[in-house]
Amino acid sequence: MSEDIKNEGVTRRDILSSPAKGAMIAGALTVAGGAMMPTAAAASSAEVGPGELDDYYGFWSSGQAGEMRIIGVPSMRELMRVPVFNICSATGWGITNESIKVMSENMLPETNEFLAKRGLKTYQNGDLHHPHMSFTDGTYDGRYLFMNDKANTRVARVRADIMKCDKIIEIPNASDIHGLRPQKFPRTGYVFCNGEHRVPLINDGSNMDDVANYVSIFTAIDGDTMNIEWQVLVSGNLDNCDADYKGKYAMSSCYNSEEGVTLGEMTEAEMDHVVVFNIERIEAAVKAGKYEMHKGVKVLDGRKGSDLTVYVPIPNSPHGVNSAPDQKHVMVNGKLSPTVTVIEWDKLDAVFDGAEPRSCVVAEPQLGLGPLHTAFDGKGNAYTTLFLDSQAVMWNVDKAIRQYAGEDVDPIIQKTDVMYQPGHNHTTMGETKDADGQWLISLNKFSKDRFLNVGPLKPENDQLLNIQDGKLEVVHDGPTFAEPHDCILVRADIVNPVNVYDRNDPLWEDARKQAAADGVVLEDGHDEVIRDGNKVRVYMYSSAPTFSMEKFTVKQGDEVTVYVTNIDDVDDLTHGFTLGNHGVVMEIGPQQTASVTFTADRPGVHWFYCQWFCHALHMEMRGRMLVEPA
Ligand code: RUQ
Ligand code: CUA
Repeated sequence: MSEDIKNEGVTRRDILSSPAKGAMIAGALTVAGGAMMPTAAAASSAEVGPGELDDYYGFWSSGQAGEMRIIGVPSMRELMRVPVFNICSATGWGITNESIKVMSENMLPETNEFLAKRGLKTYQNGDLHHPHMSFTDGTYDGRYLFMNDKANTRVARVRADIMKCDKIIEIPNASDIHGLRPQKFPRTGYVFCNGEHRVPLINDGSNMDDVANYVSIFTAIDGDTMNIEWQVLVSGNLDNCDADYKGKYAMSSCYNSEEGVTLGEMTEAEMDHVVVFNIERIEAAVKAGKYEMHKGVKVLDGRKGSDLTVYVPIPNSPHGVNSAPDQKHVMVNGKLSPTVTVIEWDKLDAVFDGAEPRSCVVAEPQLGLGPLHTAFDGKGNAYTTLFLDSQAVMWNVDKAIRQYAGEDVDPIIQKTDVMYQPGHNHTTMGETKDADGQWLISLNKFSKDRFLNVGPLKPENDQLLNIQDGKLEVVHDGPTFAEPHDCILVRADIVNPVNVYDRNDPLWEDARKQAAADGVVLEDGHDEVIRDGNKVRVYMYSSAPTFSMEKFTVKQGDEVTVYVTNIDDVDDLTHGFTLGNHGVVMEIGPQQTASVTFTADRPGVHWFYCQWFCHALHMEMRGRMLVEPA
């Protein structure tokens, strides 16, 4: 029986480690459709033995490294890297035709022109801060992950069934997308994202000194189509955002209500604000045609005085915005103020009808220096990172509300040191209504002396804290490379990736169409070389340990496209195609087709080989490209 249960995510170790725990786990099992299913996470120790599976998928950002990472929690083992805004040497992301299409087809024409002038098909970098999963009815639904690129004003989507990026869009009019959150209810629905930096709306060089008329822009994307549905101009700038559990409001923090352009100007005022977006009113205004078109997007005016938004004063340069799993409250983290401001979503109805903006504030506890982000355990407690104090603080939301109402209570339960300078934190399922209070991750910006010295550039330090027993306990240090800004922790049963690609996956639709036009049937393991002027299309297939072609011949100057279909349909049998001295590489998963285009400009013999160790004869899995001199 324990082996059956292990397959459902509860481990033998959990059952055997103590009789009391075994009983607890047995109590957490119900019979659903005849199968034993765990109804709650049964983890308690951070130790996950060899061969045992984690209880949670962690989806990590990587900041300026540009990729998304998958980390097992609680083991903190890195499971996968998913290239998104970066160029990847292993998988050929940014090099294959399929990835270049994703990276370029939804960019503005002027961006593609700008890149083409530099000989590029896509940006070479990105700055991925905020990965968040799609929601249905207030909780993760396992469909997609959405994420921002602060560096080049883009938003990407990763398909959770194959863990590959399938869409990247550039956000017009805005400058530098920072905060990003999906709509939680009724579903995603919208993906909300914040343009952080203020620029002229018509940013063509004609009005660069007119600083007062720079704008920040809030954007709503349709998560299903990745179309931009509307944008709203705001006063001040935009930092982080979140959405409510009723589908009525989204909220963004602003650290620069001064609308300054220097550090001194941006930090002058003691009070900044959050801006609240009234989704129903915005949709009605869109319907009524109350927008201007800019670069193909409907842009509405939500600056101060508009009825689409309200501005709630918050001390002081607030940063993180975190909607609580009680579905009632949202926390705005004060950054330069030692406070976290607690707002009750429902009280915003009155504010939109003219009530005093701060009447929606129900608590404002003093927690310590540099509060940046807050996470939740689903049991009424909140966990806030204190950047300057290098601490995590655990506090009770209800007590904070009572204290604000005048009662003599202290909401702070415990503070503990984290190493060092935490930014984001996250709890298991903590940004959903199913927060389960098992683990807290503290993403620390500095590791200093926690690890062997690796030179002037140190890793960051992601720490794991046990929060199962009503207290904070650091149980693990996890060094990571630049730079985990944010993560989410998703119960493992929600995420169900496939092992083998579907032959009809839309990812390589163009290859299928071209093959059909060339009379080649990819599904057949059919190989062929098609010459079309100076364009040559080489179709081959791979099956461990061979490519179907031992060689193909082209002429110097030909534009060559190589399509490889991996006809193996076995779990974990990925092949690759690396062409020597051409900067050409691609990953080809089981049943996948991938393609790459290059100019054969180097006469002579060039070997191509499989770069994924797939077989005892993997070294022999290679062939030749013969390039005849012109
Ligand atoms: S922000 S450290 Cu880019 Cu998420 Cu707060
Ligand atoms: Cu195929 Cu190595």
